[in-house]
Amino acid sequence: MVKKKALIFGISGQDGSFLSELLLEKDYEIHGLIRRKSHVESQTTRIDHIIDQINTEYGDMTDYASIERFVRKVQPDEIYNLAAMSHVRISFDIPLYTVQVNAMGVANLLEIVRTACPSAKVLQASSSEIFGNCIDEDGFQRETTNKMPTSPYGCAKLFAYSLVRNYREAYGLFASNSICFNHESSRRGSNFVTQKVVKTAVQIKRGICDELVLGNMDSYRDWGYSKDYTKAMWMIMQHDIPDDFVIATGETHSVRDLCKYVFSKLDMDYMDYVEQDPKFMRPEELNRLRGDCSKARSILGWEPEYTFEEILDEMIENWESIFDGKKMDEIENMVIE
Ligand code: NAP
Ligand code: F7E
Repeated sequence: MVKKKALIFGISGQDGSFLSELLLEKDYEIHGLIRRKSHVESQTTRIDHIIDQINTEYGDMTDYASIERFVRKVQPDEIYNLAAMSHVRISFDIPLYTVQVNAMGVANLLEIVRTACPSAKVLQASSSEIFGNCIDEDGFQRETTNKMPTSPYGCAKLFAYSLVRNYREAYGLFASNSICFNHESSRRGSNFVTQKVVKTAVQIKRGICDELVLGNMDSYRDWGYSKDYTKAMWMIMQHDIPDDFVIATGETHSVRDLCKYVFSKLDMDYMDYVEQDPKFMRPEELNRLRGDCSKARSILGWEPEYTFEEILDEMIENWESIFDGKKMDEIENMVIE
């Protein structure tokens, strides 16, 4: 039987690695775009364990020619666009670059698909950041909630989300958005708040450092598990019509709740160690996220499997094994932030 071909932009990221594992299990032929890095050892860290089962090429979402060449060459059945400058606070430091990658990069991709490979299905990794501080009366965000982003990242993601809908309606492309709320794992970058809290708490417990410096501790997020969310992306692609789906757990916790849980798991009180520094605050904050994924539940049959506590337990265990020397390869590549 002919294998389905998937092309993944952002294959080296947290989600790209879990999605690749899922698609390998489903016997896809996988192609992925990677970026050239001066530190070649960390170029494919998250996918090194499957690197001989996937095909990679160099490129960049801002480089139209490399994306066009790749799409034309592979002629994929499914294209997953997970590539993005994904850090919200940093998007305030590099807004123009963020727009180039997260908005114009998607415009590049859609235009290439329309002209070179119109039968390919496209999944855009959209984000709950598109809602900004808009919340429905019942306290949830869903597909129909107003959208007024509060960061350059969110604004660029809203442009991309809108263009995906537009190309679907105008040209009949199979193009869908997964409107993902925060999702984490032990593969999460360590400058996102969950990894930062877990990693630093484990370091404090081992006497490697003595404080955790954070920004706003009173924002609320709906945190899920990356593996669940990449499964949802695949399910959206298998649905017979292209559409947009909120992917969320429906639970919300504050950054303070997160600290309380992680430190208490390590028999410590977070209040003894956490400091706040304005340098980690954002010029405009998104205060509260809580997603209603009823549409994905009823149409796709998707639901999250991992709880908030299970996700954090896995992340704690991961950092404990790293600092206890059980994962020497990770120590060699580690950048302490
Ligand atoms: P991530 O770990 O930061 O991965 C981002 C990926 O995009 C990496 O492979 C990165 O390559 C690649 N990339 C960045 N800039 C690029 C460029 N100019 N050209 C080509 N590739 C580029 O993020 P993630 O957590 O896996 O998230 C995946 C997607 O879901 C992103 O689009 C993100 O915005 C979106 N999303 C994530 C969440 C979440 O909570 N995780 C929630 C909503 C939406 P390098 O490895 O070379 O940096
Ligand atoms: O911040 C607060 C911060 O950077 C969460 C991305 O995957 O999800 C993610 O964006 C909260 C915010 O994620 C620190 O102010 C406090 O309220 O982990 P984060 P994010 O900004 O929610 C969305 C859905 C995406 O689409 C994005 O790609 O935590 N916070 N102190 C802090 N955050 C960080 N990073 N560092 C701190 O020191």
